[in-house]
Amino acid sequence: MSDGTCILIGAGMDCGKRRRGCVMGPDAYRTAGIAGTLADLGWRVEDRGNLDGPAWVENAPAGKVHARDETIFWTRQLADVAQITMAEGFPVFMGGDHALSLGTVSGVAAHAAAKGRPLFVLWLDAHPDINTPESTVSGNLHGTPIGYVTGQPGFDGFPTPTAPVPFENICFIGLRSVDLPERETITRSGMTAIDMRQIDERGIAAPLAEFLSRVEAANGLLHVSLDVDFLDPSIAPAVGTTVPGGATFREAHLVMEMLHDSRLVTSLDLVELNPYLDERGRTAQLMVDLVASLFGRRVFDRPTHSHS
Ligand code: NNH
Ligand code: MN
Ligand code: MN
Ligand code: MN
Repeated sequence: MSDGTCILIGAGMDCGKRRRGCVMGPDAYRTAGIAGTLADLGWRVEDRGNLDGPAWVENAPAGKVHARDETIFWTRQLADVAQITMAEGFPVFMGGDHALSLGTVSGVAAHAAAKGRPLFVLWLDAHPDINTPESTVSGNLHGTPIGYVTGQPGFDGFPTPTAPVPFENICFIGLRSVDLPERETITRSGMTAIDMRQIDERGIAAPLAEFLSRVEAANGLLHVSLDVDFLDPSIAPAVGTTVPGGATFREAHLVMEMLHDSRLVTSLDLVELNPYLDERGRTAQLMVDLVASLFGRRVFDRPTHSHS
């Protein structure tokens, strides 16, 4: 975690799936006090407000993929913003649905490539989001960002990612809803995929520590993408795609605390929060508290890195 300036960027992208409401995400994080929380932890905070989506999009003839042209607009914009912001501080992309990661991760990857550093991605999600416009059954592009940033074919009309992220640099944690084509890709590619059963059997700390050791050994940058549905729906109801059996309150905080101690994280997505589905802001507040753990909130200092 680099130079002490945290840059908040709102991206209320809401076209990655049919159910609306993620447009309100950035302002829910602000209402839950994200800026003050980070400032209290000693960070300089710049809130750059919300990016605008396209004023008007000529919808392509209704095909299998939902809102393709709108997603292309956001992807171009976010990739540019992400690449620029990486040079200025630690960007926190406040979504918006997970389709925003087509742009953020490809932009962060371009920055890493220009610096000659490998990019690693930690995907905290019930879903691996490694579909493509060809493999998707739902037609929802929030299920495709990992497919896009790893350079899979089928993203016609999208900018070609300049620095595709190698499969082996990606780690999924929390998986419990995987489509058949996704399972085939993951198995074939040998990506690190920690499903909920592994977490039950081994705990969440050991597999995360293994991944962090690899990032550290490679002198990598680390992008974290936190999907609300990583969390168990009993503690995080404000998401359109709840899946039972998710990460507990302490599992989620432990991940964030270990990430903080690693000092490896350089950018963050907060995605899929749908405030329309929330209960008195509790999911937004939990997400902000998790961000606090990532940015250094702790009970006591630890004498050493806890991940090694
Ligand atoms: N895999 C499904 C799809 O492609 C679900 C994706 N939904 C998510 N991803 N919420 O995180 O539509
Ligand atoms: Mn997702
Ligand atoms: Mn998900
Ligand atoms: Mn270490």
